[in-house]
Amino acid sequence: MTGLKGALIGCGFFAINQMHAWKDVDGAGIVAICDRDPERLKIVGDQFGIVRRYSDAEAMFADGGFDFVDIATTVQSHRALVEMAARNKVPAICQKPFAKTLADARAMVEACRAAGVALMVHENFRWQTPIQAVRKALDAGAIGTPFWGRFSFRSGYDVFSGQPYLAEGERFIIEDLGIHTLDIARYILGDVSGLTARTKRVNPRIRGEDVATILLDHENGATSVVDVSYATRLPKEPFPETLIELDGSEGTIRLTQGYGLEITNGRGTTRMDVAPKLLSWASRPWHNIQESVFAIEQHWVDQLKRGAEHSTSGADNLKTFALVEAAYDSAAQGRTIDVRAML
Ligand code: NAD
Ligand code: 89Y
Repeated sequence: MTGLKGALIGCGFFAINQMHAWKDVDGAGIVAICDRDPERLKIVGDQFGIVRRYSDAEAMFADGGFDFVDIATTVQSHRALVEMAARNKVPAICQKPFAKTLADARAMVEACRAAGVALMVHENFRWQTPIQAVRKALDAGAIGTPFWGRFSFRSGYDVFSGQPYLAEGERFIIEDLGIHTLDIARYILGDVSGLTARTKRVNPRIRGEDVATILLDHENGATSVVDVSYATRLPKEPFPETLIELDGSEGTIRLTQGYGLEITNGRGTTRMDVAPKLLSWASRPWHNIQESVFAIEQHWVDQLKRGAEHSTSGADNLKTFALVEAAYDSAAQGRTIDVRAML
């Protein structure tokens, strides 16, 4: 294999997408995998032809022979594994949610900074083709200065069959899915100074909240609403689409269900299809997410080679993670949270 050699920790449900995408990435490939569950290790090792297999991450780092690590475990192990990578001076990608608390996330960023290694959070939703298309239209000045936005993810899709742990945690939709929507809001309208949130649990079979409505005050003066739900039955299931509405000084942008992009301004209205590609290994409806996994992995390699900062670096993701914590605090206390004071 030529290019950068990677090691992946956590061979579960989502790692299959990450492994497929690594095969397509230009300039890197996975040479070792680790999972404490022997069955998962065998399934992924056999499917992707990986010979070096470990049940213990310390043992894998001790053997070395890789240039970066891709941490695809659930949140409980993220801090320990990122700090292990830092101790071993190995650049790391860490899945979302980055950490259990903002304090942990800060410690992880500091550990990698002190070790001089790159750290990127696998916050892939901003890399989705339709989200990139919205960003591009804004950058081209299509609607002037945006002053209002809505970032909406409302679904009745059964995410619990593939990811049963999502039904068990005290926290659910903001930490799991809203984290992406909040990151998209930051990516499109900029950093946030204040946040107000309300949450609900509708599905009686899960522990955490499955509905959240969040009002964001952006530092540039724009206001947006992030609304997420896994308790919404619609005539046509939109999973996993994020719908966007943006109003600007010179026009409007609408990202509509079915991956349509509508831009209205002084020149009239244009409509475009911004559907993601169906990669050879992808399947509907996940293909939107799957394509963004490839995009973020390619970005990791390209920036690592250039020695440049990643779009969703650990430091950048602290600002998204703070919004998650602020949303839970706001919903619990019924008040607006000063996000700047948290950072
Ligand atoms: P999973 O439970 O199916 O897989 C996790 C795997 O990690 C398991 O096989 C487990 O045995 C292994 N593991 C846990 N701790 C370990 C350790 N210390 N050492 C070695 N192996 C360990 O979980 P999943 O559904 O694949 O989710 C993994 C992460 O991916 C979660 O944080 C989830 O939020 C995230 N995720 C992200 C997206 C996205 O679009 N970015 C989509 C789905 C899931
Ligand atoms: O875990 C979640 C994610 O990150 O994207 C969708 C998901 O798989 C279920 O909400």
